[in-house]
Amino acid sequence: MTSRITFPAIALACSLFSYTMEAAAQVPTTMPASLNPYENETREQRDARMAWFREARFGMFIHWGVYAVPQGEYEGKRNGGLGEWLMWIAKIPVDKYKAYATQFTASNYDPDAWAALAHEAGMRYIVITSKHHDGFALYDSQVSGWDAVNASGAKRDLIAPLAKATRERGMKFGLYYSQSQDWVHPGGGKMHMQEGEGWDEPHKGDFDAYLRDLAAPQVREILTKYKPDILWWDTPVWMDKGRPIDRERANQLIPLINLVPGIITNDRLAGGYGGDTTTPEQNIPATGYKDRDWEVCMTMNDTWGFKSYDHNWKSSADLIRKLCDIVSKGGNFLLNVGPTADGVIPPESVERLKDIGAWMKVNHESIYGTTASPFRRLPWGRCTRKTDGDRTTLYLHVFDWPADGRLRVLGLHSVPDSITILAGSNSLSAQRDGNDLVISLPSSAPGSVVSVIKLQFAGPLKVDAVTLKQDDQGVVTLMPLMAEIGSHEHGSPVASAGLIRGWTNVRATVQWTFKIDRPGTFAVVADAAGQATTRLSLDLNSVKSSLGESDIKLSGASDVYEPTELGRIDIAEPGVHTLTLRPSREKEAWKPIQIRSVRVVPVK
Ligand code: H79
Repeated sequence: MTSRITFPAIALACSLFSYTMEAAAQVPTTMPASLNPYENETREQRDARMAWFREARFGMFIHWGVYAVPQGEYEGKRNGGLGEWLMWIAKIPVDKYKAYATQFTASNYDPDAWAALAHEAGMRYIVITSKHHDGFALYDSQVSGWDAVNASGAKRDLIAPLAKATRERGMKFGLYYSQSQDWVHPGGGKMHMQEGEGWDEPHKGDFDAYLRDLAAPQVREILTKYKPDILWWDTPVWMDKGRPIDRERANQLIPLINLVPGIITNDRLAGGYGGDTTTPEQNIPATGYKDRDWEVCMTMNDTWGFKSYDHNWKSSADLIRKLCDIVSKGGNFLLNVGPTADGVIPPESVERLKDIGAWMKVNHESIYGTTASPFRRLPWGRCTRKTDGDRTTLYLHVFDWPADGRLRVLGLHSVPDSITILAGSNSLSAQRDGNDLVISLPSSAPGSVVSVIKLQFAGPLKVDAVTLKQDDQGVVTLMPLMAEIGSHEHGSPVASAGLIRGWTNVRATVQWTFKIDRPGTFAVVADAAGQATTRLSLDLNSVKSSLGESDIKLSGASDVYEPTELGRIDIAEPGVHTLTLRPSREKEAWKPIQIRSVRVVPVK
């Protein structure tokens, strides 16, 4: 299963509320006029509140709960999909699911070791599930007996010692809370079901009563007990009464965040609340989000909660590059581990975290406190930056070490005062070449995965953010490595030095950004191969083409390349434009296309 859940940040313009007396009773005495304490904060206040999060860049997500007992298997059947979704997927009755809890022992739980592992990996915060969709609380809840202390073999609060160990290491501590979905308590939300319904008799109940009598009091408990630095909402099914900006239900919970001054919340409370962070899930966006803090959450294999038989692990190298990719776009990386029922983080996860930690030990200054790359795209890797007044530092994350030892930084006009490799002590030299800076590198990379080159500039930085331009004939050539791949789901295309291939997923897009100084009508011609006729659309500047989708007859063989016209685009204005190749919405109409290059050619 792959899904991306993002909820638009809708600006909250007015502060008129229709909260009920019940809601008012929940409001702390220090409640300001607005239910959301941060609705009207100034940019300076916001910068101060978000400062630690922007500095941190890398955190650990922990999904731990009763689902770790069945490990993705019910009545002898191994269910596909997410381990923590087993109860929903297999439609397990409430009493049968509750019976697993005795085996949730936490007998080998070592919160200190967990915090140490996160710290060693270079992570600066931890977010753990205080309650996931199965309604099970990892702490001692007075609101429900379905918790670690009263219902499970663990018989103790599992949150408090982790909060302590995390903070002792100087890391921040956050809590995930499934405010809406709850598959155990009456009235709790159920994905893809009618409000108030479920698959078992105990599910039936009123959602508003559930929010008022269970979710809100539990949120109050966790905020009061642990003062988390982050409150991580999830899956707001039934929160909006079918309307994305209905606030009545969200307002049952929003005032509670006043209990922890400075807390950071995400965008998953309900449709009308942007919170502080945008949260792409299992997916790295092609570019960052303008004026928004954001955080990619991702699994190392294909499940959040422990599953014994999920062995589809991402490599350490892949995870390190994903970290660089996200940070180069201005985001944070929240990387998940799913411990077993006795409290052991899988060895595969530990191994990867140690690899990342070894890389971070050498290269952390290119991650912590950095901001997004000034370049829209670099063909050999990524870039992050630090700015201190007029002085700038750029960190070049080199994924593909150049065979000829010449690293071309397209569109970098400023010449650095100093060039070093974080993994070494030698200074490097560079020469200007046209619009570019060319750095002379040692013949082999000092690091095996990503080597980081540090450039320091005394004066202001001058760069062309967009380096693809029209040539003398007015043609723009779009190379595979300059493409931005939208989506990292399974079946998304892979761009290598010479080729875009492996594009089977219809949700994945391929996009280029380029500069046009001579507007007009252009033919988009791909040097392409493919066995059959495929169907796609060309979107200009993220606007769906007025021509819609069109059928493209490919060469007939996956290794025979031919110039293939994909369509025409009208560019009326000079400036920066974005062209997106988007597969047909009709799955059957899409056939993989391999692309060596795309030329945007003026039509006379
Ligand atoms: O907590 C983790 C996930 O359990 C939760 N968010 C992260 C942080 C989450 N991921 N995806 N979703 C919630 C949305 C659910 C998607 C579904 Fe399905 C697709 C529900 C039904 C179809 C996957 C496949 C789960 C059940 C079947």
